[in-house]
Amino acid sequence: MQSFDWADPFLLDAQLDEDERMIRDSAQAYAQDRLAPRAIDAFAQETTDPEIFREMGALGLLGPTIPEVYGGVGASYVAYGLVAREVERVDSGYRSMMSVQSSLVMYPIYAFGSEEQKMRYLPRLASGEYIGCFGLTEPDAGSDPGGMRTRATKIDGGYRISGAKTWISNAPLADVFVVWAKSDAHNGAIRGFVLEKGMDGLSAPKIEGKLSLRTSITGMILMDEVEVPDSALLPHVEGLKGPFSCLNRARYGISWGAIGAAEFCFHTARQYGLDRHQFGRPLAATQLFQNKLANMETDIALALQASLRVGRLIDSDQFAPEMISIVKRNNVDKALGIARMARDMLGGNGISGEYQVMRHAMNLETVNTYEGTYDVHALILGRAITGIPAF
Ligand code: TGC
Ligand code: FAD
Repeated sequence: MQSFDWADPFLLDAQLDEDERMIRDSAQAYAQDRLAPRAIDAFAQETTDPEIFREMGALGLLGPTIPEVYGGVGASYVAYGLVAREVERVDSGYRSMMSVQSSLVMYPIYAFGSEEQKMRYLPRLASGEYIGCFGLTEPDAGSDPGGMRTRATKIDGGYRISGAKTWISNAPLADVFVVWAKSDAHNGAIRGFVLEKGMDGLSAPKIEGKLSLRTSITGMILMDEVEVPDSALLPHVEGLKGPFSCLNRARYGISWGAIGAAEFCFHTARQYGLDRHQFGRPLAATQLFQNKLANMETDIALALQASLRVGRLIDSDQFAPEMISIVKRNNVDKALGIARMARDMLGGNGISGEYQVMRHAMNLETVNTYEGTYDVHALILGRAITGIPAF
């Protein structure tokens, strides 16, 4: 019989292959040695260090699933999930920086770009020399991106793009902007365009004062008649399935990442309960405290197995987007509940910046909302279950 390991209850480690363990270990060492010492201050000051992209790039953590010929390392989606888990164990904002670059910028250029676009952008995005962002959401089109107003008008040799995107991760630092617009040359269909910093009419002001995800810079993308050449169009996709295909990958990564944050909160609450004495015994010696830890352990163990299963299905090209809705929705909800519970279990110390569980709880509020809110994923599943769209 196997002895029980509370930190790896279903022996996840044994379900990984050698390459996956190696990438996981490298991400874990980087996150603990280089990101963890910066997170508290960066969150307090609301600062984003662009050097992080270069550091991640040097370790092969940006776009790890992209083939080596384009600068990636050709890793599995399970490996990508493991990276997200290790980075978000430190801070959801750092995972956001990584997952936007990997799934929302590199993936669409890789999957839908021309050979010229792939060679121009992917190696530089993989190394972190270029920072990328993904503009889908608009002030009047969030959960319903089909209602976007951004327009691309055909001009001689290219397109003229006008519109505003909001709540865009990485935008104020970005060199490369993957933007989705309705194109009059394609009967109003949604098309993707790759814009570059410095184009006339393009700006990306920062959104100041977030109370969540403060280590990750967020901004708008303002496009005032930005003229781009024909070569800026992503040639190989049309319609909402373009941006949604990117979201599939990013949402899947989030399902792992959120559980990394939850594990941090669980481990912190456990240690606190062992160390802190009230009524003459450790808090961890009380039944209520143990019940909370048992619930956290269960939610984390089940969530990790579900994400691993979905990752294997993505790697063998057998996944459906609804599978990803299940794990994004469930795992983020469970992680948010665990972070809030850990905050409670630490008493007054739970609100201190030093203990960090409240930072995770504040971050996970955003994670529950972006990439499809908790309720939007319920509606995606509801449609699949009943055949009736109820958006
Ligand atoms: P619907 O009619 O369902 O679909 C339109 C077309 O898209 C196809 N499709 C998908 N393709 C691939 N993967 C998916 N997951 C897909 N879902 C739909 C579909 O087959 C159809 O194709 P076609 O060829 O027939 O035209 O579209 P709808 O307008 O009814 O959409 C409804 C809904 C709720 C599913 C969708 O609008 C939705 O998911 N809303 C949530 C929006 C969202 O997630 N936004 C995220 C913005 S990016 C972001 O938050 C980044 S944060 C990053 C970070 O910092 O980590
Ligand atoms: P709304 O769509 O207005 O929703 C508000 C509420 O109404 C939610 O509770 C929602 O669940 C509910 N609701 C909506 N429709 C229905 C319905 N039919 N039935 C029942 N309830 C409904 N977007 C990008 O494109 N790129 C990015 O990089 C990016 N980064 C982000 C970073 C941060 C920090 C944040 C906060 C957001 C980011 N987003 C990004 C935007 C994010 O994807 C949207 O906020 C999200 O999709 C929700 O849209 P919304 O904020 O407009 O809310």
